[in-house]
Amino acid sequence: MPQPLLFELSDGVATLTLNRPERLNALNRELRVALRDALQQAWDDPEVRAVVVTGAGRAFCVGQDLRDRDPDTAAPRADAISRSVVEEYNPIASTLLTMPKPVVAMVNGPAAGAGAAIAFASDFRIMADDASYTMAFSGIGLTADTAASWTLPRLVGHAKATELLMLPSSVPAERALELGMANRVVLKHDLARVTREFARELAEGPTVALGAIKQSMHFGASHGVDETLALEHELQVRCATTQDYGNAVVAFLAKEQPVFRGV
Ligand code: T3D
Repeated sequence: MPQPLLFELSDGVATLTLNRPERLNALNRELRVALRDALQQAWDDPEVRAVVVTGAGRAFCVGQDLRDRDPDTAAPRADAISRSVVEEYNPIASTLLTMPKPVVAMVNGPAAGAGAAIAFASDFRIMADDASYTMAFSGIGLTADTAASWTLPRLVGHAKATELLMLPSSVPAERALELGMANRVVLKHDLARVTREFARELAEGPTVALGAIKQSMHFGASHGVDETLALEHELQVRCATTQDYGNAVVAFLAKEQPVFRGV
């Protein structure tokens, strides 16, 4: 049996590859659990200083595997969805949004429903020129999950997010770039190399500071300025204790490039 998810660690970058290419990486329970647990593993492992999430084959991820859902009976259907949201989709989104390490979605092909939401909950999105997003939820009579109703308005604004969620259509990569749903669009041929270089640059950065930036931005998205200033203060004091800060100031004054070790 092939592994539903591949986990590779190299140069401080953990690459998580959704590995059901014959099903366009549709999320069955096995894959949802594997992704949830792998994200936690990446969070916990001090060797991991940046994370890449991508899909094997021609798709990034087409969301929930609809072949896994019984369309005939309402109550068991709702039970199954309730369980997968609480036990898998919510922890996946929450971990992507709050782990104190940068996450890059390498969007190598179609990303739909929860698959698109996984990309939106990442810190960066690098798309192949032939990749696309489809906010497929309402197309099958569901509402947004995996935090898409929180992340998408922050990427594209409330009005556009409402349109994309209520009238789902395919958003090609170039349009996604214009809308703010992608940081870079690159030729498919270059996608792996560009993403590797991008993620490696993050992994060679001041990991504690990058985690703090992520934490205060996430906090600031739903708190007032005074509370955010208090958290920034706390996190700045924490950064001030790191070797990375001390060494970088010495390097700056010596007109040298700093080397960050993530501690
Ligand atoms: O249930 C819960 O726990 C609730 C949580 C929900 C979270 C969600 O993610 S809801 C949204 C689920 N996803 C979708 O509704 C997406 C449906 N797929 C599409 O809209 C299109 O397939 C794509 C735009 C993603 C890609 O289009 P394209 O033209 O590249 O491929 P295709 O020809 O449509 O699909 C190829 C095959 O994949 C096809 O099967 P076949 O005909 O070759 O046997 C298609 O049925 C299958 N496929 C695509 N998406 C899914 C899927 N099979 C199962 N589940 C899918 N999500």
